[in-house]
Amino acid sequence: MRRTMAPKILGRTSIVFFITILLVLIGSGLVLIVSSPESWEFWAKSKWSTLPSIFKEFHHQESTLGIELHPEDHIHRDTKTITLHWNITADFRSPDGVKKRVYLVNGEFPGPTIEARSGDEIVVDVSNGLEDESISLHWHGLKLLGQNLMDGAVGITQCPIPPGERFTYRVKIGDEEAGTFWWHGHAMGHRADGLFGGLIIHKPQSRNEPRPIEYEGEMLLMVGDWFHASANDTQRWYSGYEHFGQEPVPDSMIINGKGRFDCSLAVPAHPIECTTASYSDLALTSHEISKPTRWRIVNTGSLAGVSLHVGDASMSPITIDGGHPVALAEGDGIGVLYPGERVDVVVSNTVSRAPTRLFIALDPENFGYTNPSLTANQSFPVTKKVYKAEEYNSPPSADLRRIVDLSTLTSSETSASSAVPAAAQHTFVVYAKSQILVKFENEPKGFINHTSWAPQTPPIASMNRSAWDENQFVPFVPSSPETAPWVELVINNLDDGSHPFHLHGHSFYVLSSYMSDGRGGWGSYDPFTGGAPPAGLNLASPLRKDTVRVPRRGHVVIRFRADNPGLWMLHCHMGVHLGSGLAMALHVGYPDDEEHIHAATEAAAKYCPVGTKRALKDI
Ligand SMILES: [Cu+2]
Repeated sequence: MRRTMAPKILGRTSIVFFITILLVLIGSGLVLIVSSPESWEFWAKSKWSTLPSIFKEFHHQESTLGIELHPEDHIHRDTKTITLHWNITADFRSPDGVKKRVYLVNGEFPGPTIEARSGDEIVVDVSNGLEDESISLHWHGLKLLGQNLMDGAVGITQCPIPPGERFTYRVKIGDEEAGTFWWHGHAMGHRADGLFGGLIIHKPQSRNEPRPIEYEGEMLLMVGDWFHASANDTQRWYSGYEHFGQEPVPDSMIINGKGRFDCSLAVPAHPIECTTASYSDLALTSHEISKPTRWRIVNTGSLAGVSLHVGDASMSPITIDGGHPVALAEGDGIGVLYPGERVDVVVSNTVSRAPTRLFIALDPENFGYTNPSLTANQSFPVTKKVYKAEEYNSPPSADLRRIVDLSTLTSSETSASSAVPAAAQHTFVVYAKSQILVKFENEPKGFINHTSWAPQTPPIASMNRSAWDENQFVPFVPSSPETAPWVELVINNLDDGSHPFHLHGHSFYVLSSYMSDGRGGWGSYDPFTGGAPPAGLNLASPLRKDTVRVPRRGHVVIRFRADNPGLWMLHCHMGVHLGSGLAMALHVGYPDDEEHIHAATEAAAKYCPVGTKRALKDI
């Protein structure tokens, strides 16, 4: 027995000794990691997913909301192909403290921010890791010249990617394209449940070239309203006849996927799992802003326009949407930025102090009722620096002071005045209206010229015009590379709330925007009856955009060169409006192909469910 005991005792001693050494090593390693920001960064980037959760908590507390951008990695290099592999899944997260199922890209919410330069090619190999939902991705604001099938518009250019399948989006960025874009889901309401991310195209620059506006550092802020219910449930609520077409009101707001919901405002009818975030955990940056900084702001929300202003600092817009420069307009803030729109601003501290808080106000224009859970005016600390308690605790302010009205901006592009012709070759007039009709069982539907859109299967890009169903309103624009015509589009909005309209595949000049004074008139404009639009035509310095707010009981007149062949969606970017059919498309094609016979391609029908595909010769 003894002979057998001895080795056991020796074994125990060795184990204790070994464990002691191991603990000392781990302990000193921890001290090193925590005390050295560089090594911490390294660990955070490289081995993050394998670290125990206690470390993740630590990281969470140290993280900031602003997404720091890296123009220096792109503006001086040659063009290249950027290949990304994205696995889309869904899981529960608590973006604003309230637990909700959101979409994830490689486990991240929101999805990754892509940074590239003009002329790059972006290849995104998408795997649908969801159990029972099909997906698609859209590259908001990119022209996609000659790449219509990469547009991600379900029902128009593709069937969504089924669960377990892969699809590769290849996006060639034009040599002239640079600015703030974003990518997002374009199937069902995925965008509203977090399937989105930033897409920044940096403009190449020679090393000695002075910048038109001086600033140091760039930060991306994806700002938007946030619903605690899923987009599906929100759409179902809106579609219910008992809500009379009133838009569902958001519960909260998030910046880059984080916000602060006041749990005490939750109503018993909608029980939630909630933890109110600490105000100091929502700082945008970890360092004080002492020099002018460029903030790229995207409204990633589903319904509300947003206004932003920085306390104690100036905030002046420099570009709008896809990098189109605007004439100088100084202020403390900007508004209203509608869903889908982007604005780049330079934030500069004033003589007295650096910016301390970012105030955000959700515009209530489209709120059909009062949501007692929503705090529509909130503030976020700009830096981690500790301010006096009253600065943190003072109530969020709606005191929006010198707000630059984005609808009054003009272009500073020198080419704008020479680019826009005095008249367009083709003019289209459309009327957008949400209606509740008995024949649709009182379900509110959005109509454009009496057509309420619904995605068609297989998508219309795969079929001849004769096979497109009654939900497709797709005017034809004859075009060829040699004769790409100028198109004027008048979008009339007969509703009592704004609609931000987004055109795929083209950017356009906004020549006129009008809202009737009261509720007495429709504010419509019909160029065929003669006369100029009531707000006049700005041909000298029109803004160039890809998403434009069409005022309630009003209209916009936009003009663009139809130089990109394909089927391009034009739709309201508010989630429930798109979901209820406020959408159409334009068919830009060769003059002899109005019937969409030569351009129809079966490639667009990849992934369409078996039984829905029909051979082109059959239709
Ligand atoms: Cu709308």
